[in-house]
Parts: sequence; C-alpha cells; structure tokens
Amino acid sequence: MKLKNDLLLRAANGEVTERPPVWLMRQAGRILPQYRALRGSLSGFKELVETPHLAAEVTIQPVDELDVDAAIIFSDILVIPEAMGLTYEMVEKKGPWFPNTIQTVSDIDRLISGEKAAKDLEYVFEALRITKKELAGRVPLIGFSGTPWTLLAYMVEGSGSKTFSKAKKFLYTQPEAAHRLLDMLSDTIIAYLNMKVEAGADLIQLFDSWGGILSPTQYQEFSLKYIRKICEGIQGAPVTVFAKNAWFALPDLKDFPCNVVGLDWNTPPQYARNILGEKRVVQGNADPCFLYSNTKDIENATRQLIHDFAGHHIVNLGHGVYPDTPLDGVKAFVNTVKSFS
Ligand code: 1CP
Repeated sequence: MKLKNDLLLRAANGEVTERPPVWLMRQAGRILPQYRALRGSLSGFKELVETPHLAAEVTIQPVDELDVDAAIIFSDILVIPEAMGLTYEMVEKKGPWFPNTIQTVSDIDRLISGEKAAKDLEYVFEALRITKKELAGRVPLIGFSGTPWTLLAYMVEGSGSKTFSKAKKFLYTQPEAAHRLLDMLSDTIIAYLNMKVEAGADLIQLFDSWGGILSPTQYQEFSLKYIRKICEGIQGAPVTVFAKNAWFALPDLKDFPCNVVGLDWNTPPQYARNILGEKRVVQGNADPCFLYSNTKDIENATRQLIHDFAGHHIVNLGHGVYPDTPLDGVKAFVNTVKSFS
C-alpha cells in the first residue's frame, strides 16, 4: 500500500523534504495514558509484547495521540536472546533479568541462531502485519533490533547495569567466545530484520545502547564490525544506526553502509556536521529532559535544533522519552516541527 505520509522515508533516503520528519524513541509506552491503562490490565510487559493485536494497538497509539511521522513496532530488543534460547523476565520497576546467563563457550554452544532462531519470533511478524494493515498507509512503520554487542551485554551481565563490567570482562578475558557469540547474534539479527521488512517494516533502526561504554578500540572490534555486517545484510529498507555515547565512532559512520546516523544528546550538532558532512542524514538529538521545560522554551529549542542541523535531519530525542514526561511537552515538540517551514 502506498504511504500517505512518506516524509520519513524520503528524508532517510537523502531527499530534501518540505520540513523535517519527527518521531520519538520510546514513543510507544508509558508516556501515554492509553498505554498505562492497557498495560495495567495485563499480567505483564511480556504479555503485551507477545500478543500481536495488543502490540499493534500500542504501536498506533502515539500516531493517533501525537500525530508523529512514524510508528515504531512495540517490542523489545531482548526478544532475540530469548529466541536464541536465553529467556528474559521483565521485573516491574526494575527492568530486564535473565535467570541464566552466558559465561562459557559451552553456554554459547547450547544457543540456536540464524534463521532457525529468528523464525521463533512469529509473534513480532504478526504484530507488524496487523499494524501495517491498521495503519492503512498513514505513516511508515519502523522495525528495530539491538546490536550484537548491546545484546551480548545483557546476555552476559544478566540484567541492566551502569557499567556492564561483567560483559566488558568477558570481552577482555574470553575474546574468542565473544566473537563466536557476536557472529551468532549477527546472523540471527540479519534473518530477523529481513523477516521484519517482509512483514511490513518500512525502515530499520539498530540500537547500540551500550556502544559508548566500550573503549574506541574495543568498539571497532566488538561492535562496529558486526553492525557493518548487519547493515550490509539488510535488504529493502533504509537503516538507522543509533550508537549511544559512541561519539568517538562518528568518523567511522561518515561513509558507513547505513542511511541515517542517530545521535545522542551529548553530540553537538555542529560537531556532528563537521565530521559527517552536510548531506549525511542524521537523527536526533534533543535532551529528553528538555521536554520538562515550559511550552515557549520547548518551541524555541526545537526550532534551534532544526536550524543547527540545517537539513537532512530527522527530528527526535537523543535517547528514549522518559515515562514521566508531560504529554503537553511532547506535543509542543512535535507540533513545532510540524509547523516548521
Ligand atoms: O513496564 C513497561 O511498560 C516496560 C518498559 C519498556 C518498554 C515500554 C521496556 C522494558 N521495553 C519497552 C519497549 C521498547 N523497548 C521499545 C518500544 C517501541 C518504542 O520505542 O516506542 C523499544 C524500541 C525498546 C528497545 C530497548 N529495550 C532498548 C534500546 C533502546 C534504548 O532505550 O536504549 C533497550 C536497551 C531495551 C532494554 C529494556 N527494556 C525495558 C527496559 C526498562 C530496558 C532497559 C533496561 C536497562 O536500563 O538496561
């Protein structure tokens, strides 16, 4: 079906657009009362993720409520480790937790990977198909995955962490095992994302949420190499690479085989432009906390952001929106972009 609003797709493909497109990372979720009401009636987060018509419903909620230029499929990056054989739990108010973790090569040998693992995620593909049908071409639909390194970090650490020191220790002490796991994750992610595109995803975003905790040399060896392989393996949709806090890798992303470079809020627009050039499509990068400001300040800061990137820019935050962000602030942000000319 032809898209009625294809602004994001055109911008991602490098076209000059009448205004920049806008959406928010983590827009489908706890900022919306509709989401909280539905979520409260369920047994937990996983029930929502694994029930395709409900995942589709919360994917569309921000399109209805905020009038953003894209929908992002409601899911989580941790469905991949689970499909490979490492199940996760989402502990209320705490976040993800893995009852079993990866510590040795034999733990890795027990995992399944590639197409065989990806096929297990039929509930995600079904959610995409339903969403696509219900959106009826209103806006493009974004599919996503964590990067191999960010997923390895959770699989070894067993939960979220400020430092991910167990995961980093694994890279230093068992580099061969790490590469083996990263290879298996890459194969699974490529199969998974191509199946997502087949099921209706118009664009793909790769989240390297923990890229910035690696040293620059480690980043090259354990993350960027695999992200490149994935970008080269995805067919039929533009790809955004969002490597949080990995500002040191910007020179590598200049000619990287992806369409869009996602920027976190610590990266000054001019700094990014100097390295990436004027024509590289960038996405970002307002501080999520600026949405706590008053309406006037939000409007001014949003216009300044658009001005600073000077085109080839997809407006977004520099990371996911926080759950207690006032909806009025989010709306002021979106509406300022939409009225930009
Ligand atoms: O109770 C709830 O509703 C759980 C909160 C929640 C939500 C709404 C989690 C738990 N995941 C999600 C959905 C989700 N996760 C989306 C939905 C689509 C959207 O963007 O609107 C997306 C894209 C993700 C991706 C994700 N999950 C990332 C990468 C993006 C990022 O924020 O850096 C990461 C790191 C995760 C892991 C995860 N899942 C949930 C939490 C609380 C976390 C982070 C834990 C940690 O801090 O380590």
